[in-house]
Amino acid sequence: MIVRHVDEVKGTAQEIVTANWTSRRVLLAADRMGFSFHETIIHPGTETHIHYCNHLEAVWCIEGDGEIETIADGRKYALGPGVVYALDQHDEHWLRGGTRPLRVLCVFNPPLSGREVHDASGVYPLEVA
Ligand code: 9YT
Repeated sequence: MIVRHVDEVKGTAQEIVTANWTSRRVLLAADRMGFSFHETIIHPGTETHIHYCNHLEAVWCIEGDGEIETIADGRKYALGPGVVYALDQHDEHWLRGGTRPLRVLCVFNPPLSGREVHDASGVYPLEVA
């Protein structure tokens, strides 16, 4: 069994800090679970273009506020505690931070190896083990 605390990840290579978000990747591909599991903080007032062509992602919002806008149809969804969204169609979207840090828990399938950041198209590369 694997038992970890998110604090163990802070300040290590498994914590990715960008201008728009901080991702603490607690379970990764190397853990052989078939998914990776992260805590992510979306920084207030930021806007991130995301298109996970190679991955499925589900996101559970825990605290704070923000917004997601799907690019294909321009629909906007308010994000806050209790909201769950799943990018089951690899949906290209804008992710916007609100007035307070938005803390979410994210699951990726296939799992991330841990160092991924979005490329210019908002994509994470697919890493083949
Ligand atoms: C919700 C979302 O996709 N945020 C971007 C970072 C991502 N959650 C990650 O790499 O942990």
